[in-house]
Amino acid sequence: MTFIRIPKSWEVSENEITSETIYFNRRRFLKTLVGAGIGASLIPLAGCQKSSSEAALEASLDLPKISSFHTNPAFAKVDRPICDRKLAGRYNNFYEYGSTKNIWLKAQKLPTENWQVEVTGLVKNPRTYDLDDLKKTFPLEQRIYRFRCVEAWSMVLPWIGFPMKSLIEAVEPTSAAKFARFTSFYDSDVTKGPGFHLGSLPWPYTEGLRIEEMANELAFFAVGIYGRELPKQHGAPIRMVLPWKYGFKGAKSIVKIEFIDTQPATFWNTVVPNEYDFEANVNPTKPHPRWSQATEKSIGKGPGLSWELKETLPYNGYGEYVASLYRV
Ligand SMILES: Nc1nc2c(c(=O)[nH]1)N[C@H]1C(S)=C(S)[C@@H](COP(=O)(O)O)O[C@H]1N2
Ligand SMILES: [Mo]
Repeated sequence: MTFIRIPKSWEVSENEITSETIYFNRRRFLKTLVGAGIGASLIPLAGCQKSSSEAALEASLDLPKISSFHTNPAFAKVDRPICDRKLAGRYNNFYEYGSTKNIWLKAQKLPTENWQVEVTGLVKNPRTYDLDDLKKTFPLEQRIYRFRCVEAWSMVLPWIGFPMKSLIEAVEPTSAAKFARFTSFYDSDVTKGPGFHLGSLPWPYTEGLRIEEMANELAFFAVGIYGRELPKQHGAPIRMVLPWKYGFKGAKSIVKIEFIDTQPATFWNTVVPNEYDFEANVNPTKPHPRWSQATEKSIGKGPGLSWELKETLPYNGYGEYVASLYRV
């Protein structure tokens, strides 16, 4: 077992925190095994070598089907294959549960019963929704979106959920509301264990958007994926999906949404501000301080961890929807 030093302050050393770190080192390691290339081979992830963990993985994904949703024709297809369901379900980032290869398993501790989402702040109709309320109030649709992590890997994922703008219409932010802050579930009793449960990090995980960004057609809350309810490792029971931004903007397991008048502090931007900016739009011409963003590893044609190198597109290919939000 690896010893993880608990940092004394927010000044966490580079190898511990930066770059979504230790977790990604595993990917680099696998990459050297696989070599550069397309569909190279079926290398099992370490956490999945035994059939017992394979069964546990299947159990974590084998959730009730969502019966009533339509496929939004504008987002019915992407020019890359949809990621294999099991690969997406074991290739996650969810730092509340650690930074190791088996976050998907550790995240099964997340308690999703009686979930509530509090929508509050500068709105005319503040409201606390339970999950049934959300599903009844907002018609569900499927959207197949590209997903681009800041670490230069990408997947195509079939989400089920509803547009954020529907929630905006329901709660009616006042004219004073300029930003929204999104807060993930956090309970140190649940998440405790090795990994990124480091008391000095600014938990809970939070993210933020400008109201105009949130009102954009693309901004989405997912309550499902692959036709079923959202697995815990993907941020059950409700998470943000912002396909034109890097993956870290899409906070998981949302418990609170606040409409506010100033730009909120966010998790990664607080921890490593020079590496993770607030806006975090996918931009091939703006390198991360430690690596290029010009290309990405498009993951997931089959169940094995194989990838194809692709050029990264501005706004992750969604410029027609969002570029106007950023024109000066
Ligand atoms: N609460 C919370 N949300 C989170 C994260 C996290 O660690 N905690 N990681 C982010 C990052 S870096 C990525 S790439 C995506 C990963 O989503 P996935 O595991 O469903 O693919 O979740 C984002 N949302
Ligand atoms: Mo990420």
